[in-house]
Amino acid sequence: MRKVAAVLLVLLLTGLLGGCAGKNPEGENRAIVVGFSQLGAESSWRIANTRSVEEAAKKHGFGLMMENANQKQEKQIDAIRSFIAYQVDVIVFSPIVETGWDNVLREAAQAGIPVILVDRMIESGEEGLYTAYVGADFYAEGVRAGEYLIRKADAEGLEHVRIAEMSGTPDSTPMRDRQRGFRDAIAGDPRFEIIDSISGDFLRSKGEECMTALLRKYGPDGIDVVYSHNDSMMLGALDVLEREGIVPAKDIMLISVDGEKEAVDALKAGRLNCVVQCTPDLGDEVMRLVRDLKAGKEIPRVTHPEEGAFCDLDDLTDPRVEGF
Ligand code: GZL
Repeated sequence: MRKVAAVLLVLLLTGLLGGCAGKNPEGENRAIVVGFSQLGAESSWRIANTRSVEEAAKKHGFGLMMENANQKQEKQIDAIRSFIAYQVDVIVFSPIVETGWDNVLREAAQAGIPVILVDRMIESGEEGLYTAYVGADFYAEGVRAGEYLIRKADAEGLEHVRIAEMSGTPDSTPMRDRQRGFRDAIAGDPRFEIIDSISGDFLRSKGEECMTALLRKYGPDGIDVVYSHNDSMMLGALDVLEREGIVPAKDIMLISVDGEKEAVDALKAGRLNCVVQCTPDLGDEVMRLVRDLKAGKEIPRVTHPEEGAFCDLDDLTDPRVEGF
């Protein structure tokens, strides 16, 4: 009962706030209500992404019902079903993994509620389960990480480079595509050998565990590069390296992805070698698509933000080199 009251309050408030029009069950105009299923709060990136969506909904005058799934797919599915029951105008969600969504997204389609994916993709044999995707080109991010490694190996005349990878949540889009892009970028170059890949699930605590396990298995002299799918895991690994007296970015090259402030500051301090950007600020673009969709306009199927990379081979005093 409490939840229904909360929803009614959201609908009432947003109706009072104005904003673009949606329809209440009686067909009368009210402010648009967006149901947002966020996958968790596993990293600084995710927390910044949640903030971006919340601020953008407020700026557009939309009501926002947000449910945080705390890394559980089944909670995301439950949240989407509750959004359908409340007849929200648009469902926005960041799928923690790529598969297992067909049934609930078919229910949303049957209820006539469009779905916009933010940050991560789904893999399905069915057409029409989502209307648009707003998020990074993770494959390109992986390629940027590999291209940095090639530049660095050329600059330092490296001949045999043993790479250990710390990967993100299994079956998630960033994990799959950052892995694929990195491998494709270095493929065919005999200098590079990927000696291991272990999952840290995008968590800082697991990044520590991964680095500890890698050092125990290969020793500090057995690893030349650590490539981490996100900064949280890399920062955990950094703590371990420095505790062990290993000089980060010198004894072992460190390449990471996201671009959170703590990682970019570490890069500027010479404790990381490369940080590939992955912006969490997707909220504005998502809410612009919601607005256009509800206004009956065509919207792009895929929208990628502009991204780059910061590294120790370029000028790190450039004011554009900053983290989120
Ligand atoms: C990337 C996002 C990833 C980040 C991690 O867009 O899905 O999830 O790289 C986060 O920090 O956990």
